[in-house]
Amino acid sequence: MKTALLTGVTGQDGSYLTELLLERGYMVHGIVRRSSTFNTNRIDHLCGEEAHPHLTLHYGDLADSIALSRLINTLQPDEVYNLGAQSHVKVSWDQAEYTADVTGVGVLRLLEAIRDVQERTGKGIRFYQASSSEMYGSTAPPQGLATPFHPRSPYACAKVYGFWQTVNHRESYDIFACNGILFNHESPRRGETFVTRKITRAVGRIKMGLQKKLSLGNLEARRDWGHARDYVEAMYLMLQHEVARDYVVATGTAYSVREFAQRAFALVDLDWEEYVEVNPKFFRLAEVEHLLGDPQDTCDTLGWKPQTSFDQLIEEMVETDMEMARRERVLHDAGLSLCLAGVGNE
Ligand code: NAP
Ligand code: G4F
Repeated sequence: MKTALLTGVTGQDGSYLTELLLERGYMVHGIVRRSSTFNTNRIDHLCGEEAHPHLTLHYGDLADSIALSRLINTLQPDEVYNLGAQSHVKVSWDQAEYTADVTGVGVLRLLEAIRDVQERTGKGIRFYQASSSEMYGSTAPPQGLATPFHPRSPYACAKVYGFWQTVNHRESYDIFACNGILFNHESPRRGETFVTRKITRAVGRIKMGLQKKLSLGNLEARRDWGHARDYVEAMYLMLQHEVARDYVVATGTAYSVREFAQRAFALVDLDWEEYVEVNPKFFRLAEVEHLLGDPQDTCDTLGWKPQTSFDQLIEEMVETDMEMARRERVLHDAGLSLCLAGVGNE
């Protein structure tokens, strides 16, 4: 039985990858950061009352190199997937140093712990780094492995650092380390402050009479949006391949935020223009206008291809968020309400 260790197990991708690895017979260990409220809702079906016997959670943090080293040394996993990060681009301007530490230096902490085990015991540990299309920033599309990086946020700078540390550990210490440069991927489990989920949550709440307007920033930004469930399959395939290298994971088609909103509202027979308003507080200090990936080489090498179309992705998200809004409506009518407060500028 293979063993995998995941950072970011409580996140969108962590939850899908955990399901995939458990289905494939892995013993899965996940690192969870301590929080004052429960943060395991995306994996509660795997670690709640009927816990999966092959999933174990450990407290840890990408800022805590001793805890990371201890875990890697004790578990000596076959594979480490680094999905943990302060992953919100706009928040990274507010928390630039923290983002550099967790999203950037966190990668180095893991790689050094792996190197230590490999040098002391000879045990090879395969490493996946969740690199990001944000690294391309303002470079013109389409973006592929040969495209130069031009990061446009503290988050993207941190990811560039993590990318090169991963390459460097592969070249210096012969660690089987791969960067997956993933373009945006979404799902009903997407965090509610990323634009797609912000839109589909609003569609459900507006349709159910729980919200009046949706405030967004730049409607013209274009993204290559895929489904997280498809993308975690690519991560897994990278670590099964005979050669350690880097990959681009994308659909090869991009749409604007405007088009996403248009289609999401149309699915519940609403005209998006009646509800969406533009608020400058959601604009970025430096925008990434157009991300469009070229996944051909990854498809050829790994035999991977995206399974979910743009419309199917939106449909799945709207359907789930309509259901959530129906439940909220029942609570609301009973005089109870869910608290949806965030900081509010994401
Ligand atoms: P996500 O939903 O925001 O999940 C991030 C995960 O990182 C959560 O489990 C979070 O824990 C954890 N985390 C945050 N700070 C941490 C810390 N200091 N120490 C340990 N763990 C910490 O992100 P995602 O969409 O699943 O993305 C997964 C990874 O892929 C991230 O590295 C992201 O930057 C990268 N990526 C994402 C996309 C995309 O479109 N989704 C594209 C390219 C790259 P809590 O649950 O406690 O917050
Ligand atoms: O959904 P977003 O916040 O995602 P962004 O910035 O592309 O980052 C995501 O994808 C990256 C991969 O390229 C990941 F590495 C990263 O971790 C994260 O998962 O914003 C998408 C676009 C941006 O251009 C933004 O300016 O939507 C635009 N936008 C317009 N109005 C908005 C809003 N974004 C957010 N979050 N909120 C808005 O109201």
